[in-house]
Amino acid sequence: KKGYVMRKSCIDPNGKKTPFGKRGWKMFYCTLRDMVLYLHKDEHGFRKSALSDNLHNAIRIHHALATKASDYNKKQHVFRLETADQAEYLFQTSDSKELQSWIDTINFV
Ligand code: I3P
Repeated sequence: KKGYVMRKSCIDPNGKKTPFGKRGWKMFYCTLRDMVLYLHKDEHGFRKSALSDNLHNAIRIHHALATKASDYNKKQHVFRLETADQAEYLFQTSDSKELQSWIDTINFV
C-alpha cells in the first residue's frame, strides 16, 4: 500500500514525548513493504532516494498497533500508530475509506 498522508510525531522511539518544535504535521508519501512503513518526501523521493534516506524515516510495524484516533478531534480521518519500541504517531488520511484501509493493512499484514 502507498499514498500521501500527514504525520504527527507524539512519542519518540525512546518512549519520550516528542519535543516541541518537532511535533508538527508533515506530509509524506508513505509506502508499506516487508513490515516497514517508509516515509518519503514525495513520490519522486520514493523512486530516487538512497536506501539510507528511506531507512531514516522508516517505522517498523512488527508488533505495532493502528487504531482510529477518536480522541483526537482537531483533524478528520486520523489513526494512531503505536510501535513496539513505544513510539506513537498520528496519521491523517484523505477519507474514511483510506483510514480503514491503512489501519487494516498495518494491523493485518
Ligand atoms: C506543534 C504543532 C502541532 C501541534 C503541537 C505543537 O508545534 O503546532 O501542530 O499539534 O501541539 O507542539 P511544533 O511544530 O513547534 O512542534 P496539534 O496540531 O495536534 O495541535 P502539541 O504539543 O499539543 O501536540
